[in-house]
Amino acid sequence: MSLYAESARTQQMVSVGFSLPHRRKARMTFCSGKVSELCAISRGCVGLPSRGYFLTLADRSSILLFRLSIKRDLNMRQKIGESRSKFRDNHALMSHDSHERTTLPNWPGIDLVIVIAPQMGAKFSQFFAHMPAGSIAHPPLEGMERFIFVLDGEVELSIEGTIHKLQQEGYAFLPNDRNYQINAKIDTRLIVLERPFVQLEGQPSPTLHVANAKKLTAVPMKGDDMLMLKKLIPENLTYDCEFNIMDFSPGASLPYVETHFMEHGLLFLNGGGIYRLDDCWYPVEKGDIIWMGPYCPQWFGAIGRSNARYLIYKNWNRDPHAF
Ligand code: UGY
Ligand code: MN
Repeated sequence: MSLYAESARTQQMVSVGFSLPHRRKARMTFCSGKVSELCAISRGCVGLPSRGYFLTLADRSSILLFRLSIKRDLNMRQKIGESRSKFRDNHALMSHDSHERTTLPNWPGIDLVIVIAPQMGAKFSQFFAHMPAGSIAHPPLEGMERFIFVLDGEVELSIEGTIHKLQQEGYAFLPNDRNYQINAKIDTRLIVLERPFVQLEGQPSPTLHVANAKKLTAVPMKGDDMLMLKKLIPENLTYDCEFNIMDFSPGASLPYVETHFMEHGLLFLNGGGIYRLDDCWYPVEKGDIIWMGPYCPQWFGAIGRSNARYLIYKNWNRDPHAF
């Protein structure tokens, strides 16, 4: 017997009930409510506190349904001292429950969560920026290039005499040593990546690139149409990195365990599955961040009913000795 929760995407409703493995059609719905009302699904417990229902798996064959008096402290609460976040020599997983907010001078009045940084061994930094409406962000330290991607909200990017409007999945590659402003029109969440630019001899500097990932066409990765790829920035030698979105149908996986000198910074945009990093297998979901250091063996398999999709950075187009 297993518990399930389903979401009808259009209505944002969740049904909570149970299914019996030997009679796949024997599903019962106990109660339903908005996604935001769903309290917790774990270890045989389902809660919809605002409706006063609480469901408990008593043993393998019976279910008890309690009507509880509504208590304020039924909200999702971490188990004391537990988190999915892990930090190892050649990789890290950062789950939402361990985010710590900080501030930086070039992001005034803006909460940042720096999830990847040189302090952990990475050669780049990656962070969430929670920009309140009206806040303005400024360029990074000298020599650093920056990539910004709108998770939700809207910003105006003022650069080179032009204002670019970036909405959800809008993004910009901002070459180093440029002057610009990022102005939040409404409350906005960005994911940002910064790294020291590595110029290639004989090549000009890369140009500003602004687009929206929703408008790009995905292509099968290595011939697998269950694994679709969008390349977000131009494929020419002036760029020393790449940013891609990889979209796995349920059941799809990376074709083999990759090992390479290039690093990754990755954000799960949707769905989830199992990520192998080195000799560890991690359950991962939307909102998780992964750092993969050089030669970290890596593999991913998508599990679940919806596609698993991630935004991934990689250093690219430069000799291993150039870093
Ligand atoms: O481009 C990549 O190296 C990518 N396939 N790696 C990954 O998804 N872990
Ligand atoms: Mn890789």
